Amino acid sequence: MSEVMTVEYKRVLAFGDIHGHFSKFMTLYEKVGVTPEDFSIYLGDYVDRGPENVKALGWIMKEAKKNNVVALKGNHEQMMLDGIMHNDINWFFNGGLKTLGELRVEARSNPNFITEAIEFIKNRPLYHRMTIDGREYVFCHAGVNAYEDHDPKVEEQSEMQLLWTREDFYNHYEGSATYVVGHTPVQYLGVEPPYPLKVEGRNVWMIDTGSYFEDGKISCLDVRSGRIWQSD
Ligand SMILES: [Mn+2]
Repeated sequence: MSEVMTVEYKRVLAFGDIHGHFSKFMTLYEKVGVTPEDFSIYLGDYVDRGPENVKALGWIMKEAKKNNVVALKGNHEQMMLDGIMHNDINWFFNGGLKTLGELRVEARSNPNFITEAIEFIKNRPLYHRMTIDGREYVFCHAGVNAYEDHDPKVEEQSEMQLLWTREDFYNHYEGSATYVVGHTPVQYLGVEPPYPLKVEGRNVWMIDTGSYFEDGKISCLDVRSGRIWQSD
């Protein structure tokens, strides 16, 4: 599990859900102009619902080897793992059939890819905590369950909560650490055009801007400056 750390990077960049929209993602990545002086955190959900799931997954598998990059697990990576390892049908009903088809095609020319992808997913952290400019930040895919305890400890959350929570997090969290999450497209909260949302009165940033929606985007937030970039 990721530990508290202080960073001296120029920017601390959080990237929202890609969901197989790799070309769209590359337009964002180029606009941001990521350099070795930046620290990047990817919030998960690299696959499912888009046209280029294996490309997105292969790209993040390489990128995550850099020591200034953290790639978290999303619920879609967990579903993919459960689908492949245990025939869990949940994945197939949530965009997994397209991803599985792409994996089979990839396996013809790259027979180790599926094994490497499974290893990659198994090793994904569920959250990443950092102290940035004297403030505590927590990055995770979905959030924490804050329904009863409004400032729960991230390390005491279950994998289920960190990967799947929605309104029990963003309608109830009252802690001082700032959370940066993906998972729930801001369109679900009526934000149009889709733009990263700093939840009113809470230390919560929601940066999943619904890549697979017709007018959807992929977004990146520099938590140090508050600057935002979006895909085409
Ligand atoms: Mn998700």
